[in-house]
Amino acid sequence: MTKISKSDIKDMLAKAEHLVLTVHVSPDGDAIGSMAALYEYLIGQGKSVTMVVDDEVPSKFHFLSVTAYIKDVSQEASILDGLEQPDLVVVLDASTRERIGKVAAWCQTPILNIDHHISNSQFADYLYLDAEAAATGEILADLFMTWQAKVTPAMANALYLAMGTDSGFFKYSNTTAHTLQMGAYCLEKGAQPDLVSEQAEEITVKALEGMKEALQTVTFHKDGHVACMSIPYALMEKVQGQTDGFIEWIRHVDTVDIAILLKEKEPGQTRVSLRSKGADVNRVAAVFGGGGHIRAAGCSISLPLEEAKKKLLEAI
Ligand SMILES: [Mn+2]
Repeated sequence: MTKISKSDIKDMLAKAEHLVLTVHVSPDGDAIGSMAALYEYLIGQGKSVTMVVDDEVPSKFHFLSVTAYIKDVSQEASILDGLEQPDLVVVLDASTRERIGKVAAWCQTPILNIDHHISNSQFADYLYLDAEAAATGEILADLFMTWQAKVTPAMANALYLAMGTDSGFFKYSNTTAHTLQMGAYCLEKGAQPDLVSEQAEEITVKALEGMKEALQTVTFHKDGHVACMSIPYALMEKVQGQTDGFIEWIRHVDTVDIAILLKEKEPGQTRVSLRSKGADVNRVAAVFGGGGHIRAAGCSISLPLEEAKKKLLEAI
């Protein structure tokens, strides 16, 4: 693993003719926005670029028109069989090799990883890691500004989505003066903050119905410092995986420091999201082989939901 500088990234991208871009599974706005912006930049440089993700792209990100070119290899693994090894694979917003799912096994090319997770496992051949950045999109905005690259309004929307997603639209503790400067840079380049936040925060009636049920599961622990919300498997089916924003409801409670959302993705498989106002939840997630950031992290526990919850509470 070689740590590289901003200008190294520019050179590496310039040298590669054919590139594959990918992001983590369960792609969020930072993953998709970052990939969309870098895709458009590289196309503008005359490159041949393919975007692959081992998951579906949530429909709320379809307003970024280039998402139509993202190949979902989760349903059709044969797409990867037919995909030539490029000169360079760029992995965005993913901190481990496992996080890119099936793309990891396919990839035999050097990997450039651009990321902002403090828990980054340094799996890539070339790494640009800025754990101070609120989002991978913030890193890319800074790169484009430094390189004086042409940033179209569509790219600006994508980068604004990326930063908005990971910073709670500039309200979490990871929001720095630099994050806001990059947000301003996006607006100068034509980003539409109202459009982006309306799209990113959009939910379906079904998801709201699911949220009503999820709220019934909320429990408090450790004198109200810890709150848990549970989405058992049956409820996961109902909400169709749309649980964005659920954790905010319990995070906002006055006594709560650590908010936990437990989702039973498959029976016996529990995906955990942790948010905090102060405590180091990256440490808690690491106990179960996960990670992320100090105030936002996640892990997967191979146990039914209730048992996973018990183990998790013991680790806090
Ligand atoms: Mn991110």
